[in-house]
Amino acid sequence: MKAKFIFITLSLILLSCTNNFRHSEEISLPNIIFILTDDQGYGDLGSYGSKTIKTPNIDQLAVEGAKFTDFYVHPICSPTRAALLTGCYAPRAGFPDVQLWGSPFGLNPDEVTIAEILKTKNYKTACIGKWHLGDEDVFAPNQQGFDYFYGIRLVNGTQKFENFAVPFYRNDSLLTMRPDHSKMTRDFTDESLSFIEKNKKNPFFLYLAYTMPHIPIYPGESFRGKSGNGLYADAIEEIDWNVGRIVEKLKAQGLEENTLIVFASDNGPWAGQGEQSGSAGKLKGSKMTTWEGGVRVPMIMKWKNVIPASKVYSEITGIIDMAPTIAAAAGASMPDDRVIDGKNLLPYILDQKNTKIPHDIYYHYAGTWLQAVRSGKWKLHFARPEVRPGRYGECADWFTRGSYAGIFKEDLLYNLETDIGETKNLANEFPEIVQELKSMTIKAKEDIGDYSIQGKNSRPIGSTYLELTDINQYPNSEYARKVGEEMMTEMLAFQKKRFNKLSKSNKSLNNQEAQELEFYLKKFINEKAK
Ligand SMILES: [Ca+2]
Repeated sequence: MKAKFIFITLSLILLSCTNNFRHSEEISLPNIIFILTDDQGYGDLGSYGSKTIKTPNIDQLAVEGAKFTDFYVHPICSPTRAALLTGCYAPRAGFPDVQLWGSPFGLNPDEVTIAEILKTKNYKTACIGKWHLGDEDVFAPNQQGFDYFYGIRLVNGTQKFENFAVPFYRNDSLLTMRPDHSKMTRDFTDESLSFIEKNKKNPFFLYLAYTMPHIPIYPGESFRGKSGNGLYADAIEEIDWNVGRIVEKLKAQGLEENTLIVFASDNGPWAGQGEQSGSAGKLKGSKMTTWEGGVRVPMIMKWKNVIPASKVYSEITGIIDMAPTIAAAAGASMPDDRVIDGKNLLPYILDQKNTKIPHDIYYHYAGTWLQAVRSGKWKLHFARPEVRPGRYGECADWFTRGSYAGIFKEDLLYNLETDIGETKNLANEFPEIVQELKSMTIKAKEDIGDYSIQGKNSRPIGSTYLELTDINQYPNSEYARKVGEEMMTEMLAFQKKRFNKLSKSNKSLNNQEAQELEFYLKKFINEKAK
Protein backbone atom coordinates (compact mmCIF):
# COMPACT_ATOMS: atom_id res chain seq x y z
CA MET A 1 0.00 0.00 0.00
CA LYS A 2 2.77 2.35 0.96
CA ALA A 3 4.75 1.54 -2.19
CA LYS A 4 1.67 2.23 -4.27
CA PHE A 5 1.17 5.53 -2.57
CA ILE A 6 4.77 6.53 -3.23
CA PHE A 7 4.51 5.54 -6.86
CA ILE A 8 1.32 7.50 -7.30
CA THR A 9 2.74 10.52 -5.54
CA LEU A 10 5.90 10.51 -7.63
CA SER A 11 3.88 10.12 -10.80
CA LEU A 12 1.81 13.03 -9.68
CA ILE A 13 4.89 15.18 -9.20
CA LEU A 14 6.42 14.20 -12.52
CA LEU A 15 3.21 14.54 -14.48
CA SER A 16 1.85 17.59 -12.84
CA CYS A 17 3.35 19.94 -15.40
CA THR A 18 1.05 18.68 -18.09
CA ASN A 19 -2.37 20.24 -18.27
CA ASN A 20 -4.14 17.18 -19.55
CA PHE A 21 -3.13 15.06 -16.60
CA ARG A 22 -6.13 13.92 -14.61
CA HIS A 23 -6.15 12.49 -11.16
CA SER A 24 -7.67 9.11 -10.71
CA GLU A 25 -10.21 8.75 -7.96
CA GLU A 26 -7.88 6.75 -5.77
CA ILE A 27 -5.25 9.43 -5.39
CA SER A 28 -5.67 11.44 -2.29
CA LEU A 29 -4.13 14.81 -2.83
CA PRO A 30 -1.59 15.81 -0.19
CA ASN A 31 -2.46 18.29 2.50
CA ILE A 32 -0.19 21.27 2.58
CA ILE A 33 0.85 23.21 5.66
CA PHE A 34 3.04 26.26 5.22
CA ILE A 35 4.35 27.67 8.49
CA LEU A 36 5.90 31.12 8.19
CA THR A 37 7.58 32.89 11.09
CA ASP A 38 8.22 36.61 11.22
CA ASP A 39 11.79 37.98 11.42
CA GLN A 40 13.44 34.73 12.44
CA GLY A 41 17.13 34.75 11.53
CA TYR A 42 19.24 32.21 9.68
CA GLY A 43 20.93 31.29 12.95
CA ASP A 44 17.78 30.96 15.04
CA LEU A 45 17.07 27.23 14.87
CA GLY A 46 18.99 24.36 16.42
CA SER A 47 19.24 22.74 12.99
CA TYR A 48 20.78 25.95 11.62
CA GLY A 49 23.39 26.17 14.35
CA SER A 50 21.73 28.03 17.21
CA LYS A 51 23.32 27.25 20.55
CA THR A 52 20.85 29.33 22.54
CA ILE A 53 17.43 28.48 21.12
CA LYS A 54 16.08 24.97 21.53
CA THR A 55 13.87 23.88 18.63
CA PRO A 56 13.57 20.08 18.74
CA ASN A 57 10.25 19.88 16.92
CA ILE A 58 11.23 22.06 13.98
CA ASP A 59 14.63 20.36 13.82
CA GLN A 60 12.84 17.03 13.64
CA LEU A 61 11.13 18.19 10.43
CA ALA A 62 14.63 18.56 8.97
CA VAL A 63 15.63 15.12 10.27
CA GLU A 64 12.61 13.61 8.52
CA GLY A 65 12.72 15.88 5.51
CA ALA A 66 14.96 18.34 3.70
CA LYS A 67 16.83 21.34 4.99
CA PHE A 68 17.62 24.14 2.53
CA THR A 69 20.83 26.02 3.15
CA ASP A 70 20.53 28.68 0.46
CA PHE A 71 16.90 29.73 0.58
CA TYR A 72 16.09 33.37 -0.17
CA VAL A 73 13.28 35.74 0.67
CA HIS A 74 12.74 39.48 0.34
CA PRO A 75 14.27 41.50 3.17
CA ILE A 76 10.96 42.55 4.74
CA CYS A 77 7.53 41.12 5.55
CA SER A 78 4.98 42.03 2.88
CA PRO A 79 7.06 41.43 -0.27
CA THR A 80 8.01 37.96 0.95
CA ARG A 81 4.35 37.16 1.52
CA ALA A 82 3.42 38.45 -1.94
CA ALA A 83 6.17 36.29 -3.46
CA LEU A 84 5.07 33.26 -1.47
CA LEU A 85 1.48 33.47 -2.64
CA THR A 86 2.17 34.36 -6.30
CA GLY A 87 5.38 32.51 -7.15
CA CYS A 88 6.89 35.77 -8.38
CA TYR A 89 9.42 38.31 -7.21
CA ALA A 90 7.41 40.87 -5.27
CA PRO A 91 7.99 43.80 -7.67
CA ARG A 92 6.77 41.56 -10.51
CA ALA A 93 3.60 40.81 -8.53
CA GLY A 94 3.15 44.53 -7.87
CA PHE A 95 3.76 44.37 -4.13
CA PRO A 96 7.34 45.40 -3.48
CA ASP A 97 7.07 47.08 -0.10
CA VAL A 98 5.47 46.99 3.33
CA GLN A 99 2.14 48.71 3.79
CA LEU A 100 0.90 49.94 7.14
CA TRP A 101 -2.19 51.47 8.72
CA GLY A 102 -4.41 53.39 6.38
CA SER A 103 -2.52 52.40 3.25
CA PRO A 104 -4.69 52.29 0.13
CA PHE A 105 -2.52 49.52 -1.34
CA GLY A 106 -2.85 45.75 -1.25
CA LEU A 107 -1.94 42.69 -3.26
CA ASN A 108 -3.81 43.17 -6.52
CA PRO A 109 -6.98 41.06 -6.63
CA ASP A 110 -5.94 40.13 -10.20
CA GLU A 111 -2.95 38.23 -8.83
CA VAL A 112 -3.55 34.48 -8.76
CA THR A 113 -2.55 33.17 -5.36
CA ILE A 114 -1.56 29.63 -4.48
CA ALA A 115 -4.77 29.43 -2.45
CA GLU A 116 -6.81 30.19 -5.58
CA ILE A 117 -4.78 27.64 -7.53
CA LEU A 118 -5.46 24.96 -4.90
CA LYS A 119 -9.17 25.81 -4.99
CA THR A 120 -9.15 24.44 -8.57
CA LYS A 121 -8.39 21.07 -6.93
CA ASN A 122 -11.06 21.53 -4.30
CA TYR A 123 -8.71 22.19 -1.44
CA LYS A 124 -10.07 23.80 1.70
CA THR A 125 -7.85 26.78 2.39
CA ALA A 126 -7.08 28.77 5.51
CA CYS A 127 -4.84 31.69 6.33
CA ILE A 128 -4.23 31.89 10.06
CA GLY A 129 -2.05 34.61 11.57
CA LYS A 130 -0.55 37.60 9.83
CA TRP A 131 -1.67 38.64 6.35
CA HIS A 132 0.09 41.96 5.70
CA LEU A 133 -0.97 42.19 2.07
CA GLY A 134 -3.51 44.96 2.38
CA ASP A 135 -5.66 46.36 5.14
CA GLU A 136 -8.77 47.20 3.12
CA ASP A 137 -11.62 44.70 2.75
CA VAL A 138 -11.03 44.32 -0.99
CA PHE A 139 -7.52 42.99 -0.30
CA ALA A 140 -8.44 40.63 2.55
CA PRO A 141 -7.47 36.94 2.51
CA ASN A 142 -11.05 35.84 1.80
CA GLN A 143 -10.78 37.76 -1.48
CA GLN A 144 -7.61 35.91 -2.43
CA GLY A 145 -8.65 32.27 -2.30
CA PHE A 146 -8.76 31.59 1.41
CA ASP A 147 -11.98 30.01 2.67
CA TYR A 148 -11.07 30.93 6.19
CA PHE A 149 -9.06 33.72 7.79
CA TYR A 150 -8.27 34.20 11.44
CA GLY A 151 -5.77 36.84 12.48
CA ILE A 152 -4.51 40.28 11.61
CA ARG A 153 -4.34 41.96 8.23
CA LEU A 154 -1.56 44.24 9.43
CA VAL A 155 1.61 43.81 11.42
CA ASN A 156 1.48 42.97 15.14
CA GLY A 157 3.00 46.26 16.24
CA THR A 158 5.80 48.71 16.08
CA GLN A 159 8.62 49.33 18.44
CA LYS A 160 6.82 52.44 19.66
CA PHE A 161 4.15 50.86 21.81
CA GLU A 162 3.67 47.88 24.00
CA ASN A 163 0.83 45.50 23.26
CA PHE A 164 -0.12 47.46 20.19
CA ALA A 165 -3.76 47.69 19.21
CA VAL A 166 -4.39 46.00 15.89
CA PRO A 167 -7.67 44.97 14.28
CA PHE A 168 -8.12 41.22 14.67
CA TYR A 169 -10.47 39.37 12.32
CA ARG A 170 -12.29 36.15 11.77
CA ASN A 171 -12.91 36.22 8.03
CA ASP A 172 -14.22 39.75 7.42
CA SER A 173 -15.61 40.22 10.92
CA LEU A 174 -13.66 42.39 13.29
CA LEU A 175 -13.34 40.46 16.56
CA THR A 176 -11.36 42.93 18.61
CA MET A 177 -9.12 45.94 18.39
CA ARG A 178 -6.97 44.78 21.27
CA PRO A 179 -5.92 41.19 20.86
CA ASP A 180 -3.59 39.83 23.53
CA HIS A 181 -0.29 39.44 21.71
CA SER A 182 1.04 36.98 24.26
CA LYS A 183 -1.73 34.54 23.34
CA MET A 184 -1.35 34.69 19.57
CA THR A 185 1.12 31.86 19.00
CA ARG A 186 -1.00 29.48 21.02
CA ASP A 187 -4.27 30.81 19.65
CA PHE A 188 -3.19 30.59 16.00
CA THR A 189 -2.06 27.02 16.62
CA ASP A 190 -5.38 26.10 18.28
CA GLU A 191 -7.23 27.46 15.25
CA SER A 192 -4.93 25.48 12.98
CA LEU A 193 -5.56 22.25 14.88
CA SER A 194 -9.25 22.75 14.60
CA PHE A 195 -8.96 23.49 10.85
CA ILE A 196 -6.96 20.26 10.41
CA GLU A 197 -9.52 18.30 12.41
CA LYS A 198 -12.42 19.68 10.35
CA ASN A 199 -10.72 18.90 7.07
CA LYS A 200 -9.11 15.55 7.77
CA LYS A 201 -11.23 13.91 5.07
CA ASN A 202 -10.46 16.33 2.27
CA PRO A 203 -7.28 17.96 1.03
CA PHE A 204 -6.46 21.20 2.77
CA PHE A 205 -3.99 24.07 2.57
CA LEU A 206 -3.12 25.71 5.85
CA TYR A 207 -1.05 28.87 5.66
CA LEU A 208 -0.04 29.52 9.25
CA ALA A 209 1.81 32.82 9.54
CA TYR A 210 2.89 33.41 13.14
CA THR A 211 3.31 37.02 14.25
CA MET A 212 6.31 36.07 16.38
CA PRO A 213 9.24 36.67 16.74
CA HIS A 214 8.55 40.12 15.25
CA ILE A 215 8.89 42.92 17.79
CA PRO A 216 7.32 43.74 20.18
CA ILE A 217 7.89 40.22 21.40
CA TYR A 218 5.28 38.59 23.57
CA PRO A 219 5.94 35.01 24.49
CA GLY A 220 3.00 33.26 26.09
CA GLU A 221 2.89 33.20 29.86
CA SER A 222 4.25 29.69 30.15
CA PHE A 223 7.20 30.48 27.86
CA ARG A 224 8.24 33.90 29.15
CA GLY A 225 11.67 33.50 30.73
CA LYS A 226 11.67 29.77 30.05
CA SER A 227 14.51 29.65 27.52
CA GLY A 228 16.89 31.51 29.83
CA ASN A 229 18.12 33.31 26.72
CA GLY A 230 15.80 36.27 26.41
CA LEU A 231 12.39 37.08 24.99
CA TYR A 232 13.31 36.29 21.40
CA ALA A 233 14.42 32.76 22.30
CA ASP A 234 11.30 32.35 24.46
CA ALA A 235 9.10 33.26 21.49
CA ILE A 236 10.78 30.82 19.11
CA GLU A 237 10.73 28.01 21.64
CA GLU A 238 7.01 28.61 22.01
CA ILE A 239 6.59 28.39 18.23
CA ASP A 240 8.60 25.19 18.26
CA TRP A 241 6.40 23.65 20.92
CA ASN A 242 3.34 24.56 18.88
CA VAL A 243 4.82 23.13 15.67
CA GLY A 244 5.15 19.93 17.70
CA ARG A 245 1.42 20.09 18.47
CA ILE A 246 0.63 20.34 14.77
CA VAL A 247 2.80 17.35 13.90
CA GLU A 248 1.19 15.35 16.72
CA LYS A 249 -2.24 16.26 15.39
CA LEU A 250 -1.34 15.05 11.91
CA LYS A 251 -0.07 11.78 13.35
CA ALA A 252 -3.16 11.32 15.48
CA GLN A 253 -5.39 11.85 12.43
CA GLY A 254 -3.34 9.53 10.23
CA LEU A 255 -2.38 12.45 8.01
CA GLU A 256 1.36 12.52 8.58
CA GLU A 257 2.32 10.68 5.40
CA ASN A 258 0.07 12.59 3.10
CA THR A 259 0.99 16.07 4.26
CA LEU A 260 3.68 18.36 2.92
CA ILE A 261 4.91 20.64 5.72
CA VAL A 262 7.06 23.65 4.92
CA PHE A 263 8.66 25.81 7.57
CA ALA A 264 10.32 29.13 6.73
CA SER A 265 10.93 32.65 7.98
CA ASP A 266 9.84 35.74 6.04
CA ASN A 267 13.11 37.71 6.39
CA GLY A 268 16.22 38.02 8.51
CA PRO A 269 16.27 39.20 12.12
CA TRP A 270 15.66 42.80 13.10
CA ALA A 271 18.96 44.17 14.38
CA GLY A 272 19.45 46.58 17.26
CA GLN A 273 16.49 45.48 19.39
CA GLY A 274 18.39 44.03 22.35
CA GLU A 275 16.93 40.77 23.61
CA GLN A 276 14.19 41.15 21.00
CA SER A 277 16.73 40.68 18.19
CA GLY A 278 17.54 37.39 16.56
CA SER A 279 20.71 36.15 14.93
CA ALA A 280 21.65 35.69 11.29
CA GLY A 281 24.41 33.33 12.41
CA LYS A 282 27.56 33.84 10.37
CA LEU A 283 25.77 36.00 7.84
CA LYS A 284 26.26 39.72 7.49
CA GLY A 285 23.42 42.19 7.92
CA SER A 286 19.83 41.80 9.02
CA LYS A 287 16.24 42.53 8.05
CA MET A 288 15.82 45.40 5.56
CA THR A 289 19.17 44.68 3.95
CA THR A 290 20.12 42.57 0.96
CA TRP A 291 23.20 41.27 2.76
CA GLU A 292 22.80 37.55 3.27
CA GLY A 293 21.53 38.08 6.82
CA GLY A 294 18.52 39.97 5.51
CA VAL A 295 17.50 37.61 2.75
CA ARG A 296 18.77 34.12 3.58
CA VAL A 297 16.55 32.28 6.06
CA PRO A 298 15.90 28.75 7.30
CA MET A 299 13.55 26.63 5.19
CA ILE A 300 12.60 23.02 5.83
CA MET A 301 10.30 20.72 3.89
CA LYS A 302 8.95 17.46 5.18
CA TRP A 303 6.86 15.13 3.04
CA LYS A 304 7.17 11.65 4.38
CA ASN A 305 8.02 8.97 1.80
CA VAL A 306 8.39 11.55 -0.94
CA ILE A 307 11.20 13.86 0.14
CA PRO A 308 14.13 11.80 1.46
CA ALA A 309 14.89 12.14 5.15
CA SER A 310 17.84 14.24 6.34
CA LYS A 311 18.44 15.69 2.91
CA VAL A 312 20.43 18.90 2.76
CA TYR A 313 19.75 20.90 -0.39
CA SER A 314 22.28 23.62 -1.06
CA GLU A 315 21.43 25.00 -4.47
CA ILE A 316 19.83 28.44 -4.71
CA THR A 317 16.12 28.33 -3.93
CA GLY A 318 13.67 30.94 -2.80
CA ILE A 319 10.25 32.00 -1.67
CA ILE A 320 9.27 32.43 -5.35
CA ASP A 321 9.52 28.64 -5.69
CA MET A 322 6.96 27.84 -3.04
CA ALA A 323 3.75 28.39 -5.02
CA PRO A 324 4.95 26.39 -8.06
CA THR A 325 6.17 23.58 -5.76
CA ILE A 326 2.93 23.45 -3.82
CA ALA A 327 0.86 23.62 -7.01
CA ALA A 328 2.83 20.69 -8.45
CA ALA A 329 2.42 18.65 -5.26
CA ALA A 330 -1.33 19.11 -5.66
CA GLY A 331 -1.31 18.33 -9.36
CA ALA A 332 -2.43 21.88 -10.15
CA SER A 333 -1.05 24.32 -12.69
CA MET A 334 0.35 27.78 -12.22
CA PRO A 335 -1.34 30.43 -14.38
CA ASP A 336 0.00 30.49 -17.95
CA ASP A 337 -1.15 34.00 -18.86
CA ARG A 338 1.68 35.76 -17.01
CA VAL A 339 5.32 35.37 -16.12
CA ILE A 340 5.99 33.22 -13.05
CA ASP A 341 9.51 33.45 -11.61
CA GLY A 342 9.56 30.43 -9.31
CA LYS A 343 10.23 26.78 -10.11
CA ASN A 344 8.66 23.58 -8.90
CA LEU A 345 11.52 22.36 -6.69
CA LEU A 346 10.41 18.74 -6.44
CA PRO A 347 12.18 17.41 -9.56
CA TYR A 348 15.37 19.18 -8.44
CA ILE A 349 15.42 17.98 -4.88
CA LEU A 350 14.38 14.46 -5.86
CA ASP A 351 17.10 14.21 -8.51
CA GLN A 352 19.84 12.37 -6.70
CA LYS A 353 22.45 13.21 -9.31
CA ASN A 354 21.76 16.92 -8.90
CA THR A 355 22.24 17.48 -12.62
CA LYS A 356 20.18 20.64 -12.85
CA ILE A 357 19.80 23.66 -10.63
CA PRO A 358 16.57 25.63 -10.17
CA HIS A 359 18.09 29.10 -10.66
CA ASP A 360 21.05 30.32 -12.68
CA ILE A 361 20.56 33.65 -11.03
CA TYR A 362 18.52 35.00 -8.11
CA TYR A 363 17.58 38.67 -7.77
CA HIS A 364 17.60 40.56 -4.50
CA TYR A 365 15.15 43.41 -4.54
CA ALA A 366 14.70 45.90 -1.70
CA GLY A 367 11.38 47.39 -2.67
CA THR A 368 11.66 47.97 -6.42
CA TRP A 369 15.39 48.56 -6.08
CA LEU A 370 17.49 45.72 -7.50
CA GLN A 371 20.41 45.81 -5.08
CA ALA A 372 22.17 42.48 -5.54
CA VAL A 373 22.22 39.19 -7.44
CA ARG A 374 23.42 35.69 -6.67
CA SER A 375 24.63 33.21 -9.26
CA GLY A 376 26.34 30.00 -8.17
CA LYS A 377 28.85 30.91 -5.51
CA TRP A 378 29.02 34.56 -6.56
CA LYS A 379 27.07 37.44 -5.12
CA LEU A 380 27.28 40.90 -6.60
CA HIS A 381 26.02 44.04 -4.87
CA PHE A 382 25.57 46.88 -7.30
CA ALA A 383 27.17 50.19 -6.39
CA ARG A 384 24.82 52.35 -4.29
CA PRO A 385 26.30 55.78 -4.52
CA GLU A 386 23.36 57.46 -2.82
CA VAL A 387 20.39 56.81 -0.59
CA ARG A 388 17.38 56.56 -2.84
CA PRO A 389 13.85 57.43 -1.83
CA GLY A 390 11.31 54.66 -1.63
CA ARG A 391 7.93 54.44 -3.18
CA TYR A 392 5.09 54.67 -0.79
CA GLY A 393 4.37 57.38 1.72
CA GLU A 394 5.14 56.63 5.31
CA CYS A 395 7.14 53.45 4.92
CA ALA A 396 9.01 54.61 1.85
CA ASP A 397 12.35 54.84 3.57
CA TRP A 398 12.73 51.35 5.03
CA PHE A 399 15.51 50.42 2.69
CA THR A 400 17.14 53.76 2.29
CA ARG A 401 18.24 54.71 5.78
CA GLY A 402 22.01 54.83 5.90
CA SER A 403 22.54 51.99 8.31
CA TYR A 404 20.29 49.65 6.35
CA ALA A 405 21.01 50.48 2.74
CA GLY A 406 24.65 51.33 3.08
CA ILE A 407 26.41 53.57 0.61
CA PHE A 408 29.19 52.26 -1.56
CA LYS A 409 30.47 53.73 -4.75
CA GLU A 410 31.86 50.53 -6.29
CA ASP A 411 30.26 47.19 -7.07
CA LEU A 412 31.05 44.56 -4.43
CA LEU A 413 31.65 40.91 -5.35
CA TYR A 414 31.77 38.06 -2.84
CA ASN A 415 32.46 34.37 -3.09
CA LEU A 416 29.86 32.89 -0.73
CA GLU A 417 31.46 29.46 -0.89
CA THR A 418 34.55 30.70 0.91
CA ASP A 419 33.20 33.90 2.42
CA ILE A 420 29.63 33.45 3.63
CA GLY A 421 29.97 36.60 5.74
CA GLU A 422 30.53 38.86 2.70
CA THR A 423 33.75 40.31 4.08
CA LYS A 424 36.24 40.26 1.18
CA ASN A 425 35.35 42.23 -1.94
CA LEU A 426 36.73 40.41 -4.98
CA ALA A 427 35.39 42.76 -7.65
CA ASN A 428 38.86 43.94 -8.65
CA GLU A 429 40.21 40.41 -8.86
CA PHE A 430 37.36 39.07 -10.98
CA PRO A 431 36.17 41.90 -13.23
CA GLU A 432 34.92 39.36 -15.80
CA ILE A 433 32.55 37.83 -13.20
CA VAL A 434 31.25 41.29 -12.33
CA GLN A 435 30.63 41.96 -16.01
CA GLU A 436 28.95 38.63 -16.55
CA LEU A 437 26.61 39.10 -13.61
CA LYS A 438 25.83 42.62 -14.74
CA SER A 439 24.94 41.50 -18.22
CA MET A 440 22.77 38.70 -16.80
CA THR A 441 20.94 41.40 -14.86
CA ILE A 442 20.08 43.63 -17.81
CA LYS A 443 17.23 41.29 -18.67
CA ALA A 444 15.78 41.41 -15.17
CA LYS A 445 15.84 45.19 -15.09
CA GLU A 446 13.90 45.34 -18.34
CA ASP A 447 11.61 42.52 -17.35
CA ILE A 448 10.90 43.00 -13.61
CA GLY A 449 12.18 46.55 -13.20
CA ASP A 450 14.51 48.47 -10.95
CA TYR A 451 14.61 51.74 -9.13
CA SER A 452 12.91 54.17 -11.57
CA ILE A 453 12.54 51.49 -14.28
CA GLN A 454 9.12 50.02 -15.02
CA GLY A 455 9.59 46.34 -15.76
CA LYS A 456 7.75 45.39 -18.92
CA ASN A 457 6.38 42.27 -17.26
CA SER A 458 5.79 43.69 -13.80
CA ARG A 459 2.19 43.96 -12.79
CA PRO A 460 0.32 46.75 -10.96
CA ILE A 461 -0.26 47.01 -7.25
CA GLY A 462 -3.81 46.78 -5.97
CA SER A 463 -4.99 50.24 -5.01
CA THR A 464 -8.13 51.85 -3.74
CA TYR A 465 -6.76 55.04 -5.30
CA LEU A 466 -7.44 53.96 -8.84
CA GLU A 467 -4.94 56.37 -10.35
CA LEU A 468 -2.16 54.91 -8.19
CA THR A 469 -1.24 51.56 -9.64
CA ASP A 470 2.07 52.06 -11.40
CA ILE A 471 4.74 51.24 -8.84
CA ASN A 472 7.32 53.34 -10.62
CA GLN A 473 5.35 56.55 -10.56
CA TYR A 474 6.24 57.95 -7.21
CA PRO A 475 9.83 58.08 -6.12
CA ASN A 476 10.12 61.83 -6.44
CA SER A 477 7.60 64.53 -7.28
CA GLU A 478 4.79 66.41 -5.65
CA TYR A 479 2.54 63.53 -6.49
CA ALA A 480 4.44 61.18 -4.20
CA ARG A 481 4.25 63.65 -1.34
CA LYS A 482 0.53 64.07 -1.91
CA VAL A 483 0.01 60.32 -1.72
CA GLY A 484 2.15 60.11 1.39
CA GLU A 485 0.15 62.81 3.09
CA GLU A 486 -3.15 61.27 2.14
CA MET A 487 -2.02 57.93 3.51
CA MET A 488 -0.95 59.54 6.76
CA THR A 489 -4.29 61.31 6.97
CA GLU A 490 -6.07 58.01 6.53
CA MET A 491 -3.94 56.38 9.18
CA LEU A 492 -4.66 59.20 11.59
CA ALA A 493 -8.36 59.03 10.80
CA PHE A 494 -8.23 55.35 11.56
CA GLN A 495 -6.54 55.94 14.89
CA LYS A 496 -8.88 58.81 15.68
CA LYS A 497 -11.88 56.57 15.16
CA ARG A 498 -10.29 53.96 17.37
CA PHE A 499 -9.68 56.41 20.22
CA ASN A 500 -13.11 57.93 19.91
CA LYS A 501 -14.47 54.46 20.37
CA LEU A 502 -12.17 53.82 23.31
CA SER A 503 -13.02 57.07 25.06
CA LYS A 504 -16.74 56.43 24.61
CA SER A 505 -16.49 52.99 26.18
CA ASN A 506 -16.79 52.73 29.93
CA LYS A 507 -13.43 51.08 30.19
CA SER A 508 -10.67 53.25 31.59
CA LEU A 509 -7.48 53.50 29.55
CA ASN A 510 -4.44 51.62 30.71
CA ASN A 511 -1.01 53.26 30.67
CA GLN A 512 -0.15 52.18 27.19
CA GLU A 513 -3.44 53.25 25.76
CA ALA A 514 -3.03 56.60 27.43
CA GLN A 515 0.43 56.96 25.90
CA GLU A 516 -0.84 56.03 22.47
CA LEU A 517 -3.73 58.42 22.82
CA GLU A 518 -1.37 61.22 23.76
CA PHE A 519 0.86 60.44 20.78
CA TYR A 520 -2.00 60.51 18.32
CA LEU A 521 -3.70 63.50 19.88
CA LYS A 522 -0.51 65.46 19.25
CA LYS A 523 -0.60 64.30 15.65
CA PHE A 524 -4.25 65.25 15.27
CA ILE A 525 -3.49 68.69 16.62
CA ASN A 526 -0.53 69.07 14.26
CA GLU A 527 -2.70 67.98 11.37
CA LYS A 528 -5.31 70.55 12.27
CA ALA A 529 -2.71 73.31 12.52
CA LYS A 530 -1.58 72.70 8.92
CA1 LIG B 1 9.07 40.00 8.81
